[in-house]
Amino acid sequence: MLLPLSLLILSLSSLFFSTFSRPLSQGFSNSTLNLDDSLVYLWPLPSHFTFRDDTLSIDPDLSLSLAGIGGNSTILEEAFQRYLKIIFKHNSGDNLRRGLIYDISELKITVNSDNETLQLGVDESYSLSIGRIDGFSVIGKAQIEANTVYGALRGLETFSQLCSFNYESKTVEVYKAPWYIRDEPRFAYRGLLVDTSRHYLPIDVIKQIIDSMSFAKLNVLHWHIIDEESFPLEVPTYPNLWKGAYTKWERYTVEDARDVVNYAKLRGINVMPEVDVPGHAESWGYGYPDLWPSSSCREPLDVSKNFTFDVVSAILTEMRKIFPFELFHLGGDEVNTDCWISTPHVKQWLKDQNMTTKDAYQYFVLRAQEIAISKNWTPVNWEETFNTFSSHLNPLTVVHNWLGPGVCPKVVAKGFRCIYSNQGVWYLDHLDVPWERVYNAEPIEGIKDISKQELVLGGEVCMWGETADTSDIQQTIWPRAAAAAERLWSRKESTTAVNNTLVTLPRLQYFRCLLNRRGVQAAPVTNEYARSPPY
Ligand code: CP6
Repeated sequence: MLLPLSLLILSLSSLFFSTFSRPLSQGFSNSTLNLDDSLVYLWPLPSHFTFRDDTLSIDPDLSLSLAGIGGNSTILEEAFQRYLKIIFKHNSGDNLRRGLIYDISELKITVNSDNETLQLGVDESYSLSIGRIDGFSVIGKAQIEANTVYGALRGLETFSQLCSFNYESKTVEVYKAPWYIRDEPRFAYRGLLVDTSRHYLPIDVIKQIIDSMSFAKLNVLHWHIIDEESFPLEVPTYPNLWKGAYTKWERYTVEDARDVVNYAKLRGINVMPEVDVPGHAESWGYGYPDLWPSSSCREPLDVSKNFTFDVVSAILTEMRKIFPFELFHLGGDEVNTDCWISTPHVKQWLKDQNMTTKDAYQYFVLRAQEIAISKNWTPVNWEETFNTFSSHLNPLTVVHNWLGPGVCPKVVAKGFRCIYSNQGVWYLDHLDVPWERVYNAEPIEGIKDISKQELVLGGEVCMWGETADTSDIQQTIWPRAAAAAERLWSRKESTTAVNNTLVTLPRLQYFRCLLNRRGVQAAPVTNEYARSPPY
């Protein structure tokens, strides 16, 4: 068959343009597409991708074909069912057109390993292709290939973001096909802290937060479960501990906690629990007042009693049965030891041990670390522990930054690993921080040596609970947590161009609307007060 010459030239030129991958933030410089068309509405941005200009329709009866050694996975089958609901949300009832010919009727997922352990550094890479060029036409084939089920989950999320419902044709379509995407995270640790001590969060709310994390490819839920205000967790061997809960109803049973861990795992998210010692622990004493130095000195915990460490040990023993992740957070922040000195029996003990209060703080943290390590955990501690006695910290320690920028360079220089959470930019309870500052935060700032950069595991945005509860937590987390999620997932080069936030804004606005469509109460992107450039 003879092709009209113009069509031939068009096909050849689009073939030419498809041969290199173009970072989105540069936009399209040729004249075939205007700027809006050149936008890729993916969040976070994949590390490599190419696209062209075809539209492919997706069969509302899209089927899943699993292949590879790891293909026989219920995690993937369940995830596929979840994503069908998202993709075909509007393609039902009167809007369902069965029996038509669609371009894509099957999604093939190949997984190369059947190891489903979810640990730090698990392979989350994947490749995704939607449509394939065959001569002058595009064949409707959709495929995900990954080394683990968790990579395949990330690929499914990207696939779902490329599907949109066309309200005129009443079909789900993928624009700018064919797509070739190869993607992997920049950092292994991409966290969100939630605090269930200052305000109790029902299990369903925690699950909604986990769902929304998976949309942004965040992969660690840092569960700051206990603090001075309340102790909501059941500890079977010390059943009075959760007398420190606000009420009988604002509690988590062991079963609830397991449910959260399992729910997160099915979405490729690890749960890192925190037991913050010796400060931030007043609530422990409501059930066991002996843990308090005295009724007028309720924290830090009584360093002088073995009973204190028996309880720490018992809590960790029970938690080890619930939380399989290798990291365990032991807090260690904001410890004011003044009332140890003013409590006679503690003062006497310090004297007997020939310890200063600083020594005793160090002794407490190190003893708690030993307990965690003996239970096969890697300890994480807030940066004050490093700032106060870095040369004594166990070398396994992961140091968690929060007091402004600057500590991670020191931490990695000493060979420790670091998690970045600079409160000036990544504390979500600071409502006056605009998304641009969240986005432009850089976990490896100030670290030149590449081998040292590798000691930065990633970062975490923190949703402290003093000022947010069930009623407003999602709109306080989102969309700014998404800005951090892209910083942690996407390649540095694609997110740091000049004027990057101007180019990024419409894409973030699109992702925020995507969250809303999926039922997440994400706030508008630009509603923060006190916005004043430069960011
Ligand atoms: N609770 C605990 C907190 C904070 C920290 N630890 C905190 C401190 C300052 C700000 C926000 C939160 N509420 N246990 C510090 C790591 Cl601005």
